[in-house]
Amino acid sequence: MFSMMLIKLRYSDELFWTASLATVTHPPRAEQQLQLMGGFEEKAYLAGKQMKPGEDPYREHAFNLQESNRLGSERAIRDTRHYRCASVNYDADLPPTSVIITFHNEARSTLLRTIKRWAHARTRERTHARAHARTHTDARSPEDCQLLSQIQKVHCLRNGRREGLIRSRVRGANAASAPVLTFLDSHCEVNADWLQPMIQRVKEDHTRVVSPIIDVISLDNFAYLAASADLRGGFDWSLHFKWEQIPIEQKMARSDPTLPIRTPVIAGGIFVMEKNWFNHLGQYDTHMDIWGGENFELSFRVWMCGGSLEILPCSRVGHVFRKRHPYDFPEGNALTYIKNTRRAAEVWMDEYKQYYYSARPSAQGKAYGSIAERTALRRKLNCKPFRWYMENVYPELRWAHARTQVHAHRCTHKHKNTRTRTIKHMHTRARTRTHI
Ligand SMILES: [Mn+2]
Repeated sequence: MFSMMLIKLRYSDELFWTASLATVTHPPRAEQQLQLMGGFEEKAYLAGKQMKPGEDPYREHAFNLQESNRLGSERAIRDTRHYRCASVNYDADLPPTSVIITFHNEARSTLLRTIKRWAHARTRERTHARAHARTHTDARSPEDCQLLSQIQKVHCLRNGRREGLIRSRVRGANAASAPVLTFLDSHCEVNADWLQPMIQRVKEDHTRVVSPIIDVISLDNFAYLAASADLRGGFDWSLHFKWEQIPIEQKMARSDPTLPIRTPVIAGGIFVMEKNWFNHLGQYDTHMDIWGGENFELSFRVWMCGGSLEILPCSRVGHVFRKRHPYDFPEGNALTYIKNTRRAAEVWMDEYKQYYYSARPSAQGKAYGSIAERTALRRKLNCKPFRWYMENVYPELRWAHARTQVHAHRCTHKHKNTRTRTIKHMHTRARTRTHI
């Protein structure tokens, strides 16, 4: 009887649930779980793809698969939000959202934790789910989709050929039934009340594109670690994403740790955006392949065409950050990244693209296809010039450029002073937390 009450609270009265059970991050009760999981047979699903004895646990997924499998499909995680987040109120009539998860040969245990944590953290009956399967190239995978579709509200679509992250997301977005889209990576664990802060901000202003603070799940032991709440997304002229400190003036002006953080770019794997706004702004550049660069294209487009990007400190999602891609790129990793970022630079960066080419000289002369459709889109939407973005959204980029030069120069002097060491540290962190 008590667990039935819990279900009712979770599904029908978000405000009450938020206020009374905000710190609960333990797995759902048995009856609830049964309801959510429908005819899905978890044990058979997980057992269907086990490691072979003596196999390197990092080989296939670039994280410790043995440890991930050992954890099972759910576990308690710490509520990493600032304590004041628990007393923030959200509207009772938040719009529903479709969650779009794209994956390519994801490990079953990480994918299932992503879906189950999301499913039980789901706080509204009208919050729909769509898990959208991206390319499966090996023979073992087709059944993943059929099996996962047995979970309540999960619809799994499988591409006929390998399409990559970008085109798969567009397919998922087109299939979504809710007015708000939530893009989620396939090796995540969502934390307490992760959706409400994001949906609330989008409800208040449909031009906002919002993302959570992305906590770190260790690729070695799967420990859930709180990320700093003082970071935003940045990049250098080679269009390499990095996490960076919020500028000091902005940090000093933050009187309330629950307030949104403006960010020049998003990491790209996890964000919420209104579906109409996503479509109005031209979805994604579907000529980009596999992975990478799409977060710059989307971020420039959102800012320059009338929207904004935010990180919401009261929304937290854990993500397994890896050091290498666990899958291969048909055209090669470097070439694909160059093609995608070059398309972003050519369409959006105006005269500033020269800095991209000087930071990435190998990009010159590499094929990137026709950009006619995207430049036409930019004209149609009457977007602001990149100069405006530089002056109003990311003026620190000039400094980042100068600093990279300083760093490169000082590296030859074996880090004689502390300032250089600080810079080196920032660079190292940026690399290890690249979103893959
Ligand atoms: Mn990822």
